Amino acid sequence: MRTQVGIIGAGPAGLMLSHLLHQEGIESVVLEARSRQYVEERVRAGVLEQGTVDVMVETGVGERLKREGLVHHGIELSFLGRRHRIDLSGLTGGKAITVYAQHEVIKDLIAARLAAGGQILFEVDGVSVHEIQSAAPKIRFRERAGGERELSCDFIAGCDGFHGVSRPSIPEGALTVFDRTYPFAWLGILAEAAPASEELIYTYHERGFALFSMRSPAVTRLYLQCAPDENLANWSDGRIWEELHTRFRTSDGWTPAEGPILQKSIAEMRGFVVEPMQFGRLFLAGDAAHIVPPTGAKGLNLAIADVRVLARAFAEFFKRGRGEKLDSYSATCLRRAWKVQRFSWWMTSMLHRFPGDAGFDQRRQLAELDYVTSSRAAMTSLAENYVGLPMG
Ligand code: FAS
Ligand code: PHB
Repeated sequence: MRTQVGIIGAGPAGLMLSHLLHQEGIESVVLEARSRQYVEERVRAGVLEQGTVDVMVETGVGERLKREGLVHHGIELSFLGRRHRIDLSGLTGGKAITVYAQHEVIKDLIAARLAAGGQILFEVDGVSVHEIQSAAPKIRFRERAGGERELSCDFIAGCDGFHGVSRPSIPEGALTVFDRTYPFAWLGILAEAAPASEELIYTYHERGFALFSMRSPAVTRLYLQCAPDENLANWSDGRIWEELHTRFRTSDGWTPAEGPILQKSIAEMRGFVVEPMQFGRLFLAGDAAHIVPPTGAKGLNLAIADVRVLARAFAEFFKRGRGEKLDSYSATCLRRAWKVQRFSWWMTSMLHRFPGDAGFDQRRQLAELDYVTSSRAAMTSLAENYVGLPMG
């Protein structure tokens, strides 16, 4: 097999890259380890930055997003029994966020690629990359039906997430890893319950952080801070709801509405960046290159920002024979990735209880929350990061 860009991974990064390359008339093949059904049903991120929405709408895959996405013009910070609204749109000249589940983005991109005759090979095994320092790198893999295959490419895009094979294919000495694990995780649930509030609520509580989000007018998305090695089996539905009400209930009595729990999961909290994000003709994008704690709702959006830069760089190379944008891909993406890492770290550090804190940190966090909700300058800084920094 032969293509211009071999893409490993059919997550937001891989699928959006394939879609953007198609817009430029550049061929690609996407190789995905899981089934189509699995990737279209995997529950993950839920908030799209303005820039992500713009890319989807401008490139013709945003019709359902415009119909079904929930546009939000603000978020709330809740602490000491009171909720404080951050006017995202008022503070950013009208920008907003859209609540639209990651797996819906995946469905839209897969449908668009297949309708355009794009090649996505699902359920491939044993993916490996070869000759990435040559002008003809290769991807070897096994198809369930077709046996051993080899895909010759001009370039390879490693969009295979944190646990993929792309990053480990780069010689260790060529990479610098920056890694921070946080001393807690998030227990997340999807509940069949009409969201009891219009906008997202990030809650600081002495027992730990909690986040109120949603997926539709009938489904609420909720998270609570838990131990990093939490065992989901220890959390009955009753215990989850009791803890959520304890953390969310405000002095006016507000708390999320309950309903049947449709899904439970534990997500680790990590900050990770690898430098550089490229080696020879292998380019890393999305979670393959960086992980941010989900407190800033950035993971999916950062993946899209990376592949926008990468798609433009490939277009410069294939259509105009110029390699400068490919050479500067990593520097361009890392400049934004570290600013997003900073914001995600700041939101996480402000809103979570850290073990071993004897009270100093709690007072500091409450002062930070008091400052952020009473200073227009501080609110503006939060808002411009939350709706999304300009894409590269
Ligand atoms: P992805 O991990 O989405 O996609 C990588 C793809 O590559 C996967 O489909 C995988 O099956 C495939 N793959 C891996 N190895 C392969 C191999 N060897 N061969 C072929 N294919 C291979 N972000 C937020 O902003 N908000 C959230 O609330 C949030 N919640 C999350 C919850 C969980 C449990 C996880 C794991 C992540 C969460 N994230 C969240 C982050 C998440 O949304 C990522 O940032 C986003 O999926 C990144 O997209 P990709 O880089 O495309 O990686
Ligand atoms: C979600 O709805 O899944 C969500 C929203 C905001 C976050 C993280 C996750 O910061």
